[in-house]
Amino acid sequence: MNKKKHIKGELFPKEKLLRMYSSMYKIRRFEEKLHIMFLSGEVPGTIHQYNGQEAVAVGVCENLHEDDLIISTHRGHGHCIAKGIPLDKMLAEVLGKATGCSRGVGGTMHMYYTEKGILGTTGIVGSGVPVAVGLALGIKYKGEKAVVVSFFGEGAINQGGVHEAMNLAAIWNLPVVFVCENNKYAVSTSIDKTSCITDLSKRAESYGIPGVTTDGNDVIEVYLATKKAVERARNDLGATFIECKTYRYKGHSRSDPAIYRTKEELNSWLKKDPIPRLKSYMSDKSLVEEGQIKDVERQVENEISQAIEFARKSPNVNPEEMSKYLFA
Ligand SMILES: Cc1ncc(C[n+]2csc(CCOP(=O)(O)OP(=O)(O)O)c2C)c(N)n1
Repeated sequence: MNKKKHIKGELFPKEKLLRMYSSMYKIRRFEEKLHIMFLSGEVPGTIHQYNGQEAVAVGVCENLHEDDLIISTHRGHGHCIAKGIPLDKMLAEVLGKATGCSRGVGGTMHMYYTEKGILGTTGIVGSGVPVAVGLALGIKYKGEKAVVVSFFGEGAINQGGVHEAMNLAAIWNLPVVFVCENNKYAVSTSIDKTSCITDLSKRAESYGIPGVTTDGNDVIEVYLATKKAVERARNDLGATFIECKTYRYKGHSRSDPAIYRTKEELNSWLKKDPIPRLKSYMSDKSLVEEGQIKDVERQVENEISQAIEFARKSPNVNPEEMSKYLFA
């Protein structure tokens, strides 16, 4: 039987579907394990978890080459995993270990891994967007073919610097894809209170670039929208704005019980969970066998266990290290 199928006009071989499943499953399981480590006091500071939004990171990054660049946010574990950061170096960073991807001095909100084009998670809302545009300008100036993806939450959408950067990307025709993850809440503030339009991609029209709103819990839809945007950017046709409507299952950070939203709302999103959705898509259509999915899950569990062992055994960062990277 030919296991290759056309979905929405696009060819999705089994390997690609399994790779995307593996990546989404890895993000989810990483976040679940990290949550337990947080509760047991192993994680310094706080963490912003990505559970529920996996289809965005994976659908976008599946389109990227190793030398394409991403700029992430405070909720960046999923982006980094999808772009290929080694799990052990990432977990070590989150735990403040010297073996971490930022030598343990950055933590969850300052994770860099240039070998895979990961140019930082950041705690300043919206700050990644102008940086992404600057990187895209550099790429264009040097005549390179790489593309930059700027991930940001809908909470960043009204920042002045975000508008200025998007406008510059449009007028300079830069190879950048703006990915707005609309999970409805900026901490406790609903997007309904900060924007009169429901589809934020409409804002793209005001810059003169294409804008599209996608079901951010459908990895295939996100993949296809990003494919178009990345092709445009790589062919010197300029920027695109993609809005992905999605939901975070956990509170904003570990101190947030999320009492500003109802159980019914959370439950309605749990029914649209991107991971079982892709899993049943693959098995219902007999694109992959149940055993292959189990194998993938087993490999992921092993990788996470090894990462935990590595991070736990690694030495804590020496506090003196930190001042080396501070500029005044
Ligand atoms: C410039 C700035 N203002 C305020 C904050 C405090 N803050 C941290 S995260 C956050 C909400 C961000 O929401 P969103 O961009 O939608 O991302 P999400 O947390 O939903 O992933 C705020 C207001 C900040 N870090 N930076």
